[in-house]
Amino acid sequence: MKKIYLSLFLAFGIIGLQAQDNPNLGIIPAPVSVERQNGHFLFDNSVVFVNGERENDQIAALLKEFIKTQAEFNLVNANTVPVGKKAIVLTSQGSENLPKEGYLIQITPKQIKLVGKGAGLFYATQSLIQMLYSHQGPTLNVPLVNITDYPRFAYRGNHLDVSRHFFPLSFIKKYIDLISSYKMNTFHWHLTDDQGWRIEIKKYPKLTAVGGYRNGTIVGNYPGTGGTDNENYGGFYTQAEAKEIVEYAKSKFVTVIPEIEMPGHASAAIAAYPELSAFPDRDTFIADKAPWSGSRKGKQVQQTWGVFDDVFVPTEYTFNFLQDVLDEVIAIFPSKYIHIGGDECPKEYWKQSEFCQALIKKLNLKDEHELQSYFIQRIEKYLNNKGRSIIGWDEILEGGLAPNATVMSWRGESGGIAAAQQNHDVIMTPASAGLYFDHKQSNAPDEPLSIGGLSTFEKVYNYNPVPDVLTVEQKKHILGVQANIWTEYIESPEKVEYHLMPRLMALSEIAWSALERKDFNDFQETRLPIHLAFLDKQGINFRIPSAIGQATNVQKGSEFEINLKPSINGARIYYTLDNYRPAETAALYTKPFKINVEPGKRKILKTIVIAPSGRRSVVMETEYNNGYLEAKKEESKK
Ligand code: TNX
Repeated sequence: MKKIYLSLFLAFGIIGLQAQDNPNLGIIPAPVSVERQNGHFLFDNSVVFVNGERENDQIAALLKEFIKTQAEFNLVNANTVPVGKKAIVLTSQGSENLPKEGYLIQITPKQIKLVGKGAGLFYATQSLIQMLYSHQGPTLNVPLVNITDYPRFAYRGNHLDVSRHFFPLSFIKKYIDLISSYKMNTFHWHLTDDQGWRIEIKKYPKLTAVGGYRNGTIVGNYPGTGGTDNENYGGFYTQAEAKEIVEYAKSKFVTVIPEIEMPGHASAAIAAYPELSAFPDRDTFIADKAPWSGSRKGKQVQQTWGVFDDVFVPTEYTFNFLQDVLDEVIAIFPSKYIHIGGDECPKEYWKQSEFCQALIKKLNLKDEHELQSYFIQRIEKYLNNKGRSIIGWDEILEGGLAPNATVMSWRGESGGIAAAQQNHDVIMTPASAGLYFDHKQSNAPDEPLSIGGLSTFEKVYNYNPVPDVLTVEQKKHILGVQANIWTEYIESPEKVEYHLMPRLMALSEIAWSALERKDFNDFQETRLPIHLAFLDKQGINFRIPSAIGQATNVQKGSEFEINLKPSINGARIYYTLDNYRPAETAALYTKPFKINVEPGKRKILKTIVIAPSGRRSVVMETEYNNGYLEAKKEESKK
């Protein structure tokens, strides 16, 4: 008997502790309002699963499956709540006055009620699932609570470049699973670029047969010294597969926006149909610029990264081609928006082309920038007539914006600000604020090959997509925020996962949570460690953050207090002070300690975090310096 009391006490002790320490109940992104009451809903085999609305069957199945696999309760279904029984209830009734995509969670000792319509109900189940995997104590439980929640932004996007590297359909679905579980609602699918055309177009089969494959890929970092690997590389999605993705995404309340790049980043299409170039007879590889290309003549799919001069020429042939392509794209993707690229289009070939120069004169344009603007406006008109709207990268501002275009601001915020000031809608995705998830996540030498830059999840978290300089009216044009994963240096699904997380979690909180609900400490120290422990169990290859509390810059002084926390629940931190690389053989961090450094000396703390699965973080170093450099200088003078 005593034992039972003791374990009950312990169980409630743990639960009680969780109550104060986890004000957002483990939910990422943080909800609008969380009102706790004392006590818990405890799961047992008598709990009935009630879903009276057939349109919610898919959502209900997801939640039920989670409870079955995670808690091993296979709950009994019912259409109404049986008298006196504990129940989980899913319903759209009561959601009428909620903002779009909003939901309620009401938990009493007898009932977990999820209220929402469509996306709202889906997000309610995501929040409940997160509460369940944050639970502590011997039996599955959730605290008694009233949650009201809805998003800050309507557009919450994740982009993936499948041109530089190609990813299988199964991974695209996994990507959609991951982003939607963090309440992201848009998947921007970057389908075409210089290094590969990835979507089947029936009228132009060479786009994928020729444009879908390249004869090699640059080795190492651009421009590199190793040449290319000479291996045929490529792949594409059939229209049936793309439709499968659209349907799959829809079931997770994610809209797929396809991107067809124009007029730049067009080498793959030009390799397939050289007439799309101003100079169809010019070789793609020029010997002195691409010595590794050997004797390959004619138009080629690019094998290195960067920006290329050979772009679409604005002839009637090209416009007809693009309109045909867009007709097929529209038939696959029901999204309101079609992304038409518009970025990084060098004007060199247009300058050299007699046709382009004559067209500039004929249309009374000032220069090649206005020619690009003419290009985009024609495409916009075509798509508007089909009931669609365009999104373009911020270069579409140059030479004048197309009348109804939405601008994706990537070169900082200035493009977005200028567009909003012209009353155009804007999606913020500035590389400088950390939203380029192809950038590296720390300066540690262990980080894998990447394009460079530095985007920590803290930097992402601290970004606010609404610039202060805008007026109240202009601010309404900021539709939302997106992060991009360009894949020049990301060749596998595992590496995409590494680049995506944990930055995805930070992104979701800036996309969804009200500004006043953001709290980096609670995010980093309480919720993230729970989520990462869960993902660790699922075998997801997220980046393991270094120990919480470790400085990343040089610390000066003679005495330092080292106070660390693992970044993942259940993880261990090992450290060295002897310059060796830490592993399980090093000292296990168990409690705060002091480092003393004698005058003229320095010490290097090296840590590693090892997750419960055995996966490990990069080695993170901190230098504790007490006049070391100065002493060295003195010494060398002697
Ligand atoms: C710029 S962002 C690009 C991409 C590259 C990326 C690498 C944008 C519209 N264009 O083509 O992949 O930088 O970070």
